[in-house]
Amino acid sequence: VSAADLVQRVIANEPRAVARALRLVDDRMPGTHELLRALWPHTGRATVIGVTGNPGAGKSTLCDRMIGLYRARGDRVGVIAVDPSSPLSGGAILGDRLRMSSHALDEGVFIRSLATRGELGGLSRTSRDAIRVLDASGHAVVIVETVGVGQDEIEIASTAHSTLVVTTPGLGDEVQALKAGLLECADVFAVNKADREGADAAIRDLELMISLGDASVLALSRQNGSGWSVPIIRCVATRTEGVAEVVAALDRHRQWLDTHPAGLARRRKRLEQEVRSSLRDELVDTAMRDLGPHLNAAVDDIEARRVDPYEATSNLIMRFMRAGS
Ligand SMILES: Nc1nc2c(ncn2[C@@H]2O[C@H](COP(=O)(O)OP(=O)(O)OP(=O)(O)O)[C@@H](O)[C@H]2O)c(=O)[nH]1
Ligand SMILES: [Mg+2]
Repeated sequence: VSAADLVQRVIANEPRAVARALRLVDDRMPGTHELLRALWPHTGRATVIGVTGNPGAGKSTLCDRMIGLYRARGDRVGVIAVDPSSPLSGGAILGDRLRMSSHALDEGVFIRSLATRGELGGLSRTSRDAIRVLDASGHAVVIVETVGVGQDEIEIASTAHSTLVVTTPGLGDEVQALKAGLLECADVFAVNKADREGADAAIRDLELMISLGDASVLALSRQNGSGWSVPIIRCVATRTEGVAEVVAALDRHRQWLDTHPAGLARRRKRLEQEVRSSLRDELVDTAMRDLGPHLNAAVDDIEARRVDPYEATSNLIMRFMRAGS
C-alpha cells in the first residue's frame, strides 16, 4: 500500500491499517515521520488518559470497566498497554489483554501493547506517536496503561491530558517511595480494591500526603489557586463500583484543562515538553547517524586516557556541527 493510502485507511479507522500504522511507529520504520505528519491534521480530538499505579493494583480491570462506560455513551476507545521495562513484571501484557478481553469483539475498542525498546526516551516517544495514530483514527478516548514503577512509565502517563493513579489498601511502606513519584503526576486518585481491609486508612494516607505535598513548590503550582484539587475515589473495579465516579472525575478534569487558565497553561507546558523531547530525540538520532564511527574512536581515546570524557563530547559536538553547516 502507498503511504497516502495508509493515511486514508487509518483515518477511516480500518483495523488492519491502524495496526499497521502502529507497527510502523513501534519499529520506527522509514516513513514513520511522513505518516505522523500526514496524520497530524486529523489529531487533537481524543481525550488521552494515562493510567498508572503499582503492579497488580487493578489498572487493567478498572480500564476494562471504564471502557464499558465510554462505549455506553458512544465513544470509541483506544488502549495502549505499555510493557513494563522491568523483567520482574514481564508477562503483564498478557494480563492486560486478558483483563480487557470483554471488549475483544467490539469494533469500537482497539487494544494494543507496546514493548519496551530499552533506548532512552524511546518508549515515551513511541507511545506518544501511537496515541496520535489512535486519535487520528477517531478514538474519542485513548487510555495509556503503564506500571508506575519507573521514571519512564510515570513520564508516559503524564503526557496524557489526565493522569489517573490507581493504588490499593494495605500496601505498606514499600510503596511510600513509589507513591511520592506517583503523587506528583496524579490528577485523579482511585483507591481500588476497597472491598479489602484498610481502604479508609489508605484514603486518609493519601489525603495526608496530598496536604503535605501542598507545601512543596511543585504541588503549589499544581494546586493552590489552580481550581483543581485531586479527587480521591474509592472503587472496586471487579464489581464496577466507583467506576462511574472515576469517569466523571476525569471528565471534570478535561473540562478544567480546556477552560481554566491554569489548565490551559498546563496544556501549553505539555506541548513545550513534547517539542523539547522531540528535539532531543531527533538531535541525538541525527548526531548518532553522523557520528557513529567517531563515537568508537572517542571511547578508545577516553579509555586510553588520551582525552577526558568532557572534551571528547565537545569534540563530537563540534564535528557534528561542522558536518551540518
Ligand atoms: N478484591 C479485588 N480484586 C481486584 C479488584 N480489581 C482488580 N482486582 C484483581 O487484582 C488482580 C490484578 O488486576 P489487574 O487489573 O491485572 O491489575 P493491573 O494493575 O493491571 O496489573 P499489572 O498490569 O500487572 O500491573 C486481578 O486478579 C484482579 O481480578 C478489586 O476491586 N477488588
Ligand atoms: Mg495491567
